[in-house]
Amino acid sequence: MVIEFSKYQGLGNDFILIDNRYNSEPIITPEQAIKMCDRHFGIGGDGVIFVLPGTAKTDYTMRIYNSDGSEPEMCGNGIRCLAKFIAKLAGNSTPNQSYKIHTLAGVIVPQLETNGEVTVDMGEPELIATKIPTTLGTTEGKVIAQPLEVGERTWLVTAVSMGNPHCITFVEDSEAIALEQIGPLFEHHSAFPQRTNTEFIQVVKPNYVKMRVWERGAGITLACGTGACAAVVAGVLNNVCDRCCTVELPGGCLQINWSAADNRVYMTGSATEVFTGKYLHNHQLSI
Ligand code: ZDP
Repeated sequence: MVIEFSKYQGLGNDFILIDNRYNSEPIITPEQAIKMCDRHFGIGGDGVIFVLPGTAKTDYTMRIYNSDGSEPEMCGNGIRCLAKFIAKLAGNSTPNQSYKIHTLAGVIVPQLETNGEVTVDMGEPELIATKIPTTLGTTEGKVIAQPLEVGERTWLVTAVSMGNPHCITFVEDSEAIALEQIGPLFEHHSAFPQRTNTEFIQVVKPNYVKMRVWERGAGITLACGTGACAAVVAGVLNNVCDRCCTVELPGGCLQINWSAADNRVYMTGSATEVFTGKYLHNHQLSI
């Protein structure tokens, strides 16, 4: 069996994109996605993204598998890549073209910019603890700078959902964090029943922060779009960031704007096609 794919990256967060417009379910399984994402035995990627048919109110549906086969609700860098992929498939890359995308986190609207970047209306952040979900904070309250013990240290964490859960900590020096060790402890902490993405943020100035991320289901990645949005929301809630803020990730910068007017988060950044190919499934080797 041969699967045609396109490989995209947004700030080095890289994805295998699959044209799934003629099936209502993803044409590959989570187990196959794990193999395709493997950087030595497969194509390599932080996840596999499918373009499926839309619903009555949307143009298309996005589904995504993380590189561990789990399925997140949303993916900020991925949906920028998806917009570029759709423009190629549908042959309509007119500037300012936008698409209504159905996701497990609701309707998300990416728009193509004239300079090749993509701006995404990421919707409103969810701050209520039980909906993130986290057991931190008061039952119906927000989780802002709450103490959390992880790895024999107490961190002051802020929890935000951008459709998927994020746990944000502000630190003096993001480079100094031993992400490989501490990341999995946050991801699997019992305070986060659906596990969590984890971001460490160094505020350089109110409109410029540096971020390192440990992603749920994917580990250290070069960038995380939903994470950058969640970080700026957390920064505003902690009075350390402006609503308009540049987030510098290891893979590059994202512009984030948490609009005071409509409470929605807008994210702008690049997304690039890298190569296309045909993936050969060897069923004898399947896990
Ligand atoms: O929530 C999760 O399980 C994430 N690993 C999903 C992917 C998020 C992503 N990095 C982003 O840019 O938002 C793709």
